[in-house]
Amino acid sequence: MARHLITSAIPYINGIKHLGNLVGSQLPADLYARYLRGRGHEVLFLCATDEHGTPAELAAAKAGKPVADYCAEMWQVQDDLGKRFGLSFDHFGRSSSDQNKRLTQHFAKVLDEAGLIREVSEKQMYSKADGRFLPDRYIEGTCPNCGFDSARGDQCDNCTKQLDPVDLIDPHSTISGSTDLEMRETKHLYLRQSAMKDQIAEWIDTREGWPVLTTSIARKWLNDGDGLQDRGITRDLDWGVPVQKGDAPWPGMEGKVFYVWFDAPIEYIACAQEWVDAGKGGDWERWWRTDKGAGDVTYTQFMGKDNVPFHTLSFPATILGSGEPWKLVDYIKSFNYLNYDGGQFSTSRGRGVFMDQALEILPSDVWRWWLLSHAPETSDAEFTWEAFQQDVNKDLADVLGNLVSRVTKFCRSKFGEEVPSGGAYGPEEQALIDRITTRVRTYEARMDGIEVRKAAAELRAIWVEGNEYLQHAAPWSTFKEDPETAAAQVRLALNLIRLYAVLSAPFLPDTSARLLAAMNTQDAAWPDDVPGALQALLAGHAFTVPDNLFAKITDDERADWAARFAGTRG
Ligand code: B3M
Ligand code: ZN
Repeated sequence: MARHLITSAIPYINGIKHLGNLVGSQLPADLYARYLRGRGHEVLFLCATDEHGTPAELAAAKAGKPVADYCAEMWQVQDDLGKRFGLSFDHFGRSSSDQNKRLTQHFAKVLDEAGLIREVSEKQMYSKADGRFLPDRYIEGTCPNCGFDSARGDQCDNCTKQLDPVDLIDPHSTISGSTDLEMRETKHLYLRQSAMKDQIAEWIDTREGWPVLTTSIARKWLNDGDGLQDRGITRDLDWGVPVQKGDAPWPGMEGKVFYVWFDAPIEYIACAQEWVDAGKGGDWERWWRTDKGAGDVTYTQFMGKDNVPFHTLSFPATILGSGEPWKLVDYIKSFNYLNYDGGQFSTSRGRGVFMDQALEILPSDVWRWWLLSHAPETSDAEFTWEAFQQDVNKDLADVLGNLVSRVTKFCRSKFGEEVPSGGAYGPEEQALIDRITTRVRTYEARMDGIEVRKAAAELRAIWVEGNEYLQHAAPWSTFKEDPETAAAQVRLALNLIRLYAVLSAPFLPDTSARLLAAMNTQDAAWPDDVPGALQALLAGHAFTVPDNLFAKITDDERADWAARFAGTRG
């Protein structure tokens, strides 16, 4: 049994996440966490809301609420939606927690003691119309790197380059739209990332087997132009972690807060403290401190590609620069974008399907299956209603649902609601067991390698094997001449249902639970021994016929939904 720490990028608090966000971090992280738990490993799976910075302030202002109240409400909404999507976090924390505040101030102090922070008097964009500085999302303009016309002050969404507000071409305030901006003097703290360039480059270069998407983005920003640059880690904002050196004030920095991207990754650690303080765990240090037992932890992070620079460069700079024995990430799994029907999902424009809306129309497992089986791993992927209807009807209704329904109903009508006795597995059954054994080993390899689409394809193939076997063995025909053989065929098929429940649980947790309940068993042990697992349900074991697992999406429904989600959310 190994120990796995898993974190998903922590979603901004500013509104309900869309399905593109979900498939880019939380959902695949959950898949992996469930899989590892299913294999008997010890897992700590953490996520939280990212509550500071301009996204929170802007959204609260739009909602007409004090930012703290807005965050508390939205945390509840996101927590609830996460649960309804089956996201099995051990703790869903908040970056505005006291734990994170203290830890962020602690990191600032030790980085300063290590000589890695410099105070800079600089000119920042000030809006006369708004009467304030315009950090990050308070300012937009054209990206100097790629020409994208709505790049934000801190990052270009199009090319992922980290930016400073002063880099933007033709900038304007996102509060008032004003272009009457001037440079005004202000003082800020900079993390001397440039001093750590070689150390970070070496760390990146020695990561083995990391996804190309992750290392290519890291190398691009590491080697591009002037390379790894010093980064402002404070802002002229009201909402955030107050700038302090640990418990002590930081002279000259009164009234300023840390930059959201400085404190957000630190929340991965603080979240483990929150988990303990909530009474759910006993010891967070054995997950996070290599001097306190975290040496044998494997730490995997999940995120969208736009977050990669912060996790491969900035956060490691914080951790390494501290000189303290914090656990560094072992593997970064990153994702491209999922697009929506010929364009982009967009939170600010309300374009696409959002988590709450998705659950209004279909159960979470249906979404989980489609999203994960189309995870944008090697390139951007696209959601279309046609593909969605076609794929889920085929995979879930025609293959998995159909197998379960046929087998259980046929057994009930001919043998009653118990696993039939008599007959024995013959060569055809043995051949099926061999094929499934091979596929289960491949499925495990895909899951171990976090190759999400390939894992889904293998699981689908395992379902298909069962369907094809049943089609060919046709116990409903066999039964007429040879009820003993039909009994053995049905016994195997009922055991396949239990096996499928176990294998499918990471993708389809609710369906898996329903199948295990119908098979009247709590035996969800991973099939290390596939032939053995296919004999777990013995003759005479009672079961029930489950209700139809998956309703097919009709053409009318598809057309309705396509129309309903064609515009922007109101
Ligand atoms: N909140 C961006 C995002 O939601 C940001 C991730 C923080 S991870 C420490 O995509
Ligand atoms: Zn750009």
